[in-house]
Amino acid sequence: AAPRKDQEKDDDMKRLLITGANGSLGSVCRERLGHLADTIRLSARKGLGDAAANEEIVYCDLGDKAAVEELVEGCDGIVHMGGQATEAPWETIRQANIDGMFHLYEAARKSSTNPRIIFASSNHAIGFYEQTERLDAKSCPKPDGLYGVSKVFGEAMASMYYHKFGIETASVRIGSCFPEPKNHRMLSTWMSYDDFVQLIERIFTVPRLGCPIIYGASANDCSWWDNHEVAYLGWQPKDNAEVFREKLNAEMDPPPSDDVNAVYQGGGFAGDGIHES
Ligand code: 15L
Repeated sequence: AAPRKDQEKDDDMKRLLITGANGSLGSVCRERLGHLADTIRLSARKGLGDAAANEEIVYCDLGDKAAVEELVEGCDGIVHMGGQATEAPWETIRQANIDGMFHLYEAARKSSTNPRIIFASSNHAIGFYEQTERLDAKSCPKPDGLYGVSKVFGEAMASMYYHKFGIETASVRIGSCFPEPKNHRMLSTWMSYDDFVQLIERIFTVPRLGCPIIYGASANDCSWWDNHEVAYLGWQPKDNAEVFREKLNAEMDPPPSDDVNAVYQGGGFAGDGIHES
C-alpha cells in the first residue's frame, strides 16, 4: 500500500474500537469516550456486559490473527488498551503484547479505513532511568522488565507501520492512571482520568498526528517527563498530584532513599525478577 501519512484526518469518527475495554483504563475509556464516534466497538476476551445504545461488543483474543483482522475492519480509530498490563511470564506477554501488536498492525494495514491508533505504552519502557533523570520523547528506551520490553517493541511496531504505511499512532507512555496516587513515586507518575480523557480527545482531533511518543502524566510538580515535542497536540493537563501529598504522607512513609521505589522511575517493576511460567 502507498504511504498515507500526508493524509489529513477529515471528519468525525464513525467507529472507534476500544480494546481491553474490560480493564481498569479500558473501562474509563468506555465510560468517557462515547462522544468521539457514532459507534463504539468494545473488545476484550470476556466480561463486557450488555452493549449500550451506541456500543457493539466483539469478544476477541489478540493472539488470534484472523479474529483481530475482523475486529479492526471498519474502525477509523483504535484505542489499544488490550494486552498484558503488568509483569508476567514471557509466554503471556508474548501472546498479548508481541503477537497481539503484530496482529493489530497487520489488521490496520489491511483495513479499508486507515485507523488512527492510540497505543497504551507504559512508563515501564523507560523504567530503569533513575528518578534524578529528566526524559523527553528522544530519550532511549530503558525497560525495567519483560513487560517494559514488550512496550518498547510496541512502540517500534508503531514507528515501522507509520514510516512504511502511514498508519498514525500515538504511543502514550502511561504513568500511573488511577483516581489518586497510591504511593510517593506516583506523585511524579500520576495521570488523572480527566487529563487522560483530554489527551485521547486531542489525539483524535489534531489534523496530523504522525507517530509521537507522549508521556502520560498530569501537570505534576515532581514530574520527570517533558512533553515539549508534542506541544502541537494542544494537550494541557490540568491536574497535579501534589494536592494528594499530605494525605499520602498521613497514610504511609516515603520509601527509604535506596529503595527501588525511590531510585528508579519504574519503581517496584525495576526490582522484580523474571516471572517463570
Ligand atoms: C503500568 O504499566 C501498569 O499497567 C499499571 O498497573 C501501574 O503499575 C503503572 O504502570 C505504574 O507504573 O504505576
